[in-house]
Amino acid sequence: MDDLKAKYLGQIANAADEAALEAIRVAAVGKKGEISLKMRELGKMTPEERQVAGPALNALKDEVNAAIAAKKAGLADAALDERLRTEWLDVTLPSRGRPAGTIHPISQVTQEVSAIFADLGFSVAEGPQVEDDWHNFDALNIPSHHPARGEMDTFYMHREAGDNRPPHVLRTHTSPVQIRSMLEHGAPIRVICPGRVYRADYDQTHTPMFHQVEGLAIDKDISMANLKWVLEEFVKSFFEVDGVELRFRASHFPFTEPSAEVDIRCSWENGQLKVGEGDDWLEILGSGMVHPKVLEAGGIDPAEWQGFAFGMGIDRIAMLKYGIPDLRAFFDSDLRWLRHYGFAALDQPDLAAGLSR
Ligand code: 2NL
Repeated sequence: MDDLKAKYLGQIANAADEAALEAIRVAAVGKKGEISLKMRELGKMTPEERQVAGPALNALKDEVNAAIAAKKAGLADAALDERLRTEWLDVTLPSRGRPAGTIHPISQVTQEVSAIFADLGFSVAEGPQVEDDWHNFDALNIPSHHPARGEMDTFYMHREAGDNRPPHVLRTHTSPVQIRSMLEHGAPIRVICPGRVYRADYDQTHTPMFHQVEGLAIDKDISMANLKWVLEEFVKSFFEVDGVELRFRASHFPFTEPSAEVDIRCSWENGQLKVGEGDDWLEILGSGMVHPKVLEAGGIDPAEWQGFAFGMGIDRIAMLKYGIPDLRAFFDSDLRWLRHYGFAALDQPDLAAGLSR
């Protein structure tokens, strides 16, 4: 009995981990363990022998079980101590400098443009990117045979056979937002509509999704002179220069009459754009007086009201202002590019404090 006790208590004391401890438990007090087998032999003993051996074996079994439990607790404590020793953490250390996210140049320029036109009394409107063909085309005096409506240029939404809803498209310009603004608010109105637009085109200078901002001003006595002044103010503020010269070239759009494309005087010196000086001209937008049919579609009486409208590409003016050479980089989500061209998140464009800081 003393030998058994010395053997198992010694093994328990030396057990390296819980698995070793369990093996010892099975060998000693498991169903077929040495101590359990000895207890089964009690039946063969004389009553006198049994009275001595029985309690002694029980006591041995209890002692071995208690030693295993104590050792188990000791091993768990040691494991915890080891974790605490190796996984310690100095909470007084300064945090590791993690680069913050940045504002995408397109978001930045959209906010700059909005801040400038807000200062000129325009509100900013948004609308759906999936439009019915009436808001995207018909209301804008773009007839059904017009090439812009073809599958070549426009993304049409899939329709099941028998679906009798009107065809829907990914809007090809933000003009439908202005149609919705006219219908909702009537005249007079001054609004700009920035946002995503879609055309089935992909090459060096075209992406299937791009960004546009359109503007609309309707009142009793608005003329091209008001358009010219508003655009001059916009270009000066946007390019952060004191003076600009605009050139209007006759053009054609279905939704304006007359129509003009607008260039700004500039120079290019070793790849660097300077606005307001030089002998070059840079086309930046299309514009005109809103076509009477478009006013009518917007629920506004063309005999009483008139107005100007314009549209320009946000991606393009962002590239010009911030010297971004490749349009497609806007949509690559390259973190190094975003950190280089991105803007600090808390520096909102503000006319008084400066647009681009
Ligand atoms: C361009 C030309 C333009 C408009 C957009 C417009 C909107 C309404 C009524 C009349 Cl609701 N016109 N928008 C007018 C002229 C030109 O965009 O070259 N954009 C990049």
